[in-house]
Amino acid sequence: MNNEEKYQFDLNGYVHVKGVLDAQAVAKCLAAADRMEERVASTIDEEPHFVGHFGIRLHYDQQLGTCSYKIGHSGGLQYVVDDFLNADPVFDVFVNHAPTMAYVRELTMGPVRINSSELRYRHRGNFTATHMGGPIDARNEYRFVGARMLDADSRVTWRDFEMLNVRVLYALHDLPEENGPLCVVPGSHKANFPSPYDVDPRQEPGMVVLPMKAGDALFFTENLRHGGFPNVLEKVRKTVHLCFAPAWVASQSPAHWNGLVHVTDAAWSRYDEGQRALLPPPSSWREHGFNPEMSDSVLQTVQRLQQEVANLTEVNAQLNARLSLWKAMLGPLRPLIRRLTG
Ligand SMILES: O=C(O)CCC(=O)C(=O)O
Repeated sequence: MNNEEKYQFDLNGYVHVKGVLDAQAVAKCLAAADRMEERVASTIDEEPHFVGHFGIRLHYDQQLGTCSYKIGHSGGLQYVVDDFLNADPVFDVFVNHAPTMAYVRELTMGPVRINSSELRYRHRGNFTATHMGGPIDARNEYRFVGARMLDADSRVTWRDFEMLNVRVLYALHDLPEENGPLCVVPGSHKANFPSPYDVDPRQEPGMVVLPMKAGDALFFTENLRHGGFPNVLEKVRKTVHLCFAPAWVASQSPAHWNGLVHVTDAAWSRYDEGQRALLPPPSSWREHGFNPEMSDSVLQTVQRLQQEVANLTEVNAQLNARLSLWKAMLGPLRPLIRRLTG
C-alpha cells in the first residue's frame, strides 16, 4: 500500500483499488457467474436445505459444493452463494491472487485464511441493509498499530495495521450508482456509539456510494458501517466478496457461523500449496452439522412433535376446565363428604 492508500484506509476505513483483476479474469469470472445464475435461481428454494445462523434457510448444492440463500426484505431479491469458490475452476483466480494478497497482508497479520467467500446477485429494488460500525464483536475491530512488533514467525516487523476481518469486494462489471454498489459511512470504523439510524442506506446521514469499474476492488475493515445501495436497474448486480483474517478467526457466514469455510475435494485437488495455505482442508457437510439425506426427515419429525405438543396443550386446557367445573360443583358438598368419610 502506498502512503496515500494507507492514509485513506486509516481515515475512511476503506480503499478503492482500480483494476485489481485483469480484463481477461473479469470476463471469465462474469461468464462463470452468468452460467451459474439460472441454476442458483431455480434451485435456491429446493431441497436439500438446512437452517444456518440467524435462522437463514440455505440450499446446499451438492454438485457445486455451494450454499445459497435469499435476502428479500428490501423489495428486490438478493441471492448469496456461499463457498462459491468450489463451483468453477475459473474462480481459483481469487485464491492467493497476488495483487489482493499484497493489500491483505498489510492489513492483517499472521497465517491468513479466507473465512468467507460469496458471490452475490442483487436484483432491481434490492438493497443490502446497513450494518456494522461503532463498538462491535472484537473479530471485526479496526486496529492501527504504527509500531514494530513480532510477526507469526517471531521476526521483528513494522506494522501499520493489525486488524482481523478484512473484506474485499470485486466488481465483475461496471457498477454505476444506479446498479447498487457498496455504500459506506467513512470513518464509522472508529465510532464509539452504535448507529442510531435505520438499515435503509438512504436513511443514514454521511452515507457515501462507491461506484466501481469492472475489475476494481474495495478493501475495507468489517468494522466500517456499510451496506448495498438500492439497485434501480433491470441489470442484476454481480459481485464477489471475500473475507480474510488470521486462521484462528472463525467464519461469520450464515452457512458456517463460528466454523470454517467449506472446501470440496474437487476444489482442493486444483489448488497449489500457496492456495491451500489460505483454506482449510476439504470437509463434508456432515462436519458442518448438515446431513443432506437427513434434512427432510428431521424437519418432518420437528413438525410432527410441534403438532403433538399443540394437541397435548389443547387436551390439557380441556382437562383443566373440567377440573375447575367439578371443583365448583363439589365445593358446597365438601363438609358432608368429610363427615361421611370420617
Ligand atoms: O455490497 C453489498 O450489497 C453489501 C456487501 C457487504 O455487506 C459485505 O461485503 O460485507
